[in-house]
Amino acid sequence: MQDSSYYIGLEDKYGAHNYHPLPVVISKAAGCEVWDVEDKKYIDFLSGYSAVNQGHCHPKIIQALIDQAQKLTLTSRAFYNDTLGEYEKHVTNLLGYDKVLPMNTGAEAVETGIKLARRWAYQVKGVEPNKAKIIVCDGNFHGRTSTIISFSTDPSSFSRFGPYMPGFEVIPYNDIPALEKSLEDKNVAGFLVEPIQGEAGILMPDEGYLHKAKVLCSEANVLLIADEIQTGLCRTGRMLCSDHENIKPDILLLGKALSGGTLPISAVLANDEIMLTIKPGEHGSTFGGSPLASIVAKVSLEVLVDEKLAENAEKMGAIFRDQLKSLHSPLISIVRGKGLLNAIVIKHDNPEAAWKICEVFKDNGLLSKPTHGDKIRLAPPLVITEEQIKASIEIIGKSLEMFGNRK
Ligand code: IF1
Repeated sequence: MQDSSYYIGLEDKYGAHNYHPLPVVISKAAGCEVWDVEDKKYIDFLSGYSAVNQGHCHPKIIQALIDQAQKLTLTSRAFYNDTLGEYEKHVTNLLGYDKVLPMNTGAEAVETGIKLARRWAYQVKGVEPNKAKIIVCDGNFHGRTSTIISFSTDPSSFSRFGPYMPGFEVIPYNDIPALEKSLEDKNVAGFLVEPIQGEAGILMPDEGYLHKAKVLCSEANVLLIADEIQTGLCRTGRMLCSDHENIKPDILLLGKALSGGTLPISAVLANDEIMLTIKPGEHGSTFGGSPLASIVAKVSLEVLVDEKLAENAEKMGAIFRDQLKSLHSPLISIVRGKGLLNAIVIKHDNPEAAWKICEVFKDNGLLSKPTHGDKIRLAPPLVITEEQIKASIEIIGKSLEMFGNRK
């Protein structure tokens, strides 16, 4: 049996250095809890970046995965299989769209959304060839492909990875007048937006922003493309974050929790007028819509509904934020979030404070990660109980005190 430092050493020596993980080596997990190789238990407040909304190793999802894996995993889309159609029917009925296009990673869903919007612009809206434009927001995070980083405003995502893909315009987030102005351009195909900006530090737009954006897009004959890869699937207390504003995006992007954290499964949903502009042979993927992915995605959605995880996220999120505020920690300047997608902003002279606080959280049995320097994302699996919230608040309170007392 090897210790943590052994595994950390292996990754350091043999793996690319494109990540800087917290020094904890996890070897098993269940629900909201994970254990390291020394058998120390932690409560997980990152949830695989919101991919394990249903909790780690959910028994129903794992069973479905095992059963299907023993029967049929991949046919490619060159042939039909007996699981994809059932999943397609389930997800489109659940979310209210005519069609779904299955992909794998979140970035692929975003890429697909962009291609679909451009295709629609040429075929339906009548934009001249190669003139289609997509509006995006300052502070966005939509993935890591070379097209997607072309419109990132975060230098650590885009710099020295050029040349960049043209055809995108960046406007400020949560700025309706800026959107209105950009929509005057007749070549605009779509507006790609996160209902809450995750990577930017759980940045929430004003109430009504998304609704107004949808109205303006409709008036301008522009598609609203909602990236709900992180905010969707019950994370914010509704099935979709868009549901808080009673809007239906023209193109909906899902990923992460669509597999309960087991496989890379993503999806693009749209109605026929948009989706059917892509014809056979014009887009696809080897693994997208595989029998294994189809079963896993269907069961992952069923768990979200059957276990009322949107309701639990809403309820537990409200309790969690209340209790965070009542800590009255001088180190917390802001508590914000919706459902169980939350963040605290750390107030401290040391720019490394958020990272160091996450180290103390870890020592005390809670796992989280800072984002953009001074923010700490707090997003546990949605199966978390009130008791676990209470225990977590104790760890957070104690850790902040310990950090504050350090000199
Ligand atoms: C990394 C953040 C989370 C996403 C939205 C698309 C994707 C993501 C809204 C792409 C992915 C991840 C990727 C991960 C860090 C992480 C993240 F901090 F960057 F913002 F979750 F909060 N749209 N987000 O959040 O999905 O291709 O990764 O499946 O290290 O890149 P993917």
